[in-house]
Amino acid sequence: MDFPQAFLDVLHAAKRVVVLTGAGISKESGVPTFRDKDGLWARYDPLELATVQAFLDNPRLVWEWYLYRRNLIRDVSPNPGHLALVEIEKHYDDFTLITQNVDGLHRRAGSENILELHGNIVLSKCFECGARFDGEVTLEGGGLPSCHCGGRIRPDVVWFGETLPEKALSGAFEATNRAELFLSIGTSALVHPAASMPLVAKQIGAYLVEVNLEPTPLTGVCDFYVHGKSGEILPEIVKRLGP
Ligand code: BJW
Ligand code: ZN
Repeated sequence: MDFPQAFLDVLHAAKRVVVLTGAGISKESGVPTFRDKDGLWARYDPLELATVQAFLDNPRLVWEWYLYRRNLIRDVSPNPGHLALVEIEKHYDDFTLITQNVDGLHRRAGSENILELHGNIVLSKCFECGARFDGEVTLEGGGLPSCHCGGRIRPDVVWFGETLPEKALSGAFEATNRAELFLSIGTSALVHPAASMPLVAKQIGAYLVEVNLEPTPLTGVCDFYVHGKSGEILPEIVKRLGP
């Protein structure tokens, strides 16, 4: 695989590196993405279910979708793309992995400095009082999970129109604002504020790399676009980094 010399130079010289990941990095683990139509989501339109309104209108349907995904994620494993990021992290003292994914696969792979922008699918919280729960949720018996305060329990993820977790968001922008190398991997770069992070990095002078199977709004802006699967490209980058 050919990499431009400018990229290899930054890869070796950079001290501050940020990686932003999206659903594409987990695709090779068997987790479907949001915007690719691959049949697995045929029963649901994921983007219509990831809203507060959908939960208010039909909490059972939304819970069914999340429990289906929780089960799916439990049975999959990190892929070579996740594992390569663990190796890349070891090369830099200042490395931040910002993920939009809720599947927890980066942590399971062994990445350490992770900021989860959109929450974590295995956690739940009360819609009313915000109390958090990490236990199993079941829809058996026909009821819906509820909190001791009487409020409805929902998945602890960020839906459209909701604010992102404060600490993860501020940490992500702080890291972005000091990045020398920024990699955007497997994201359609459509959902804000995550989508603005590569642009901020580029604006402050970072070298911007995109790894994706398809062009995105970022492709024309980045310094280096690598077309391909993250599970194949990222291990190649690790090889170039050397021991
Ligand atoms: C591969 C591959 C392989 C496949 N290798 N690649 C500024 C401008 C315009 C709008 C807004 C704005 N600021 C805020 C908004 C509103 C909104 C927004 O962004 N809307 C746009 C869609 C227009 N944002 C929000 O509401 C956010 N909240 C917020 O900003 O609060 C303040 C505020 C509110 C209201 C107004 C203004 C300010 C919250 C966003 C929450 C997103 N939530 C979801 C669901 C999470 C829970 C769950 O998992 O169920 O997050 S939606 C969904 O999209 C999910 C993802 O994290 C997110 C991004 O998707 P991602 O990861 O990019 O996946 P895909 O499927 O889109 O792309 C996969 C890519 O992988 C593709 O490109 C493939 O080609 C590629 N690929 N296989 C490499 N092997
Ligand atoms: Zn409650």
